[in-house]
Amino acid sequence: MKGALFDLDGVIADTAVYHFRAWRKLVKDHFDRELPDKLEEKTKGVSRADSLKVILDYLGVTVPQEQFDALAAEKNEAYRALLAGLTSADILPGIPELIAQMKRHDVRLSLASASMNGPFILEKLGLSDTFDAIADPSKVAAGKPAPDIFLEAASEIGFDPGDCVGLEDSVAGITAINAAGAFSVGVGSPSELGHAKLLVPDTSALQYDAIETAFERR
Ligand code: B16
Ligand code: MG
Repeated sequence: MKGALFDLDGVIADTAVYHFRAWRKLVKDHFDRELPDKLEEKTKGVSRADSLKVILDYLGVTVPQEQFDALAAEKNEAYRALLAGLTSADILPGIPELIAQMKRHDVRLSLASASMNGPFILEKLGLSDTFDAIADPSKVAAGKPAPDIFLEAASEIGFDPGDCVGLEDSVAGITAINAAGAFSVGVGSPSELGHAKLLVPDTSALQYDAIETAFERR
């Protein structure tokens, strides 16, 4: 296990809730409609524009490109406002210990987030210097569930994806890790993430030794 390819929202920090809160506000303000909880999974790990497409599709609304771009920008402003108070205290349980163990074992860390806000969030969490690389989602051709962002994240630290683990909380993300040929570690429930090679219920259950053992047995 030479590298670890980390998803951000929902794995390193619980920012997934802020994403959906910002979408809900946007939809309430512009369309006076509510979004059901079940839509959240469909926007997890999915780019901002693709998330907006999922939401407009649910609403049965089509908008011209200019309004589409304005809606996406407004959602991002609302999201960034929700992130304003983010600190290292918002790093999810078990993640600091896991990262420390990985560092101790010379595992290189690379961020494989779909979020354009990745560098900003790592900075707020005090983790910028902890990561060896951040894959730029604007540079990859296709978003999750395509493997591209994980291939890029592995390449940024100079390793074959087969020598890396990928950590994810989304259906699209686990599919992307498997397609990239890395070893998928899911954080969530078997009903959604049954395709993960190793699954834990939440980040506090992420143990370096268990991941290493499962990786060696793959
Ligand atoms: P942004 P991840 C993803 O991050 C989120 O899960 C997804 O809900 C969001 O739409 C996407 O980032 C884009 O984020 O609007 O900040 O560029 O889970 O891949 O770390
Ligand atoms: Mg995520």
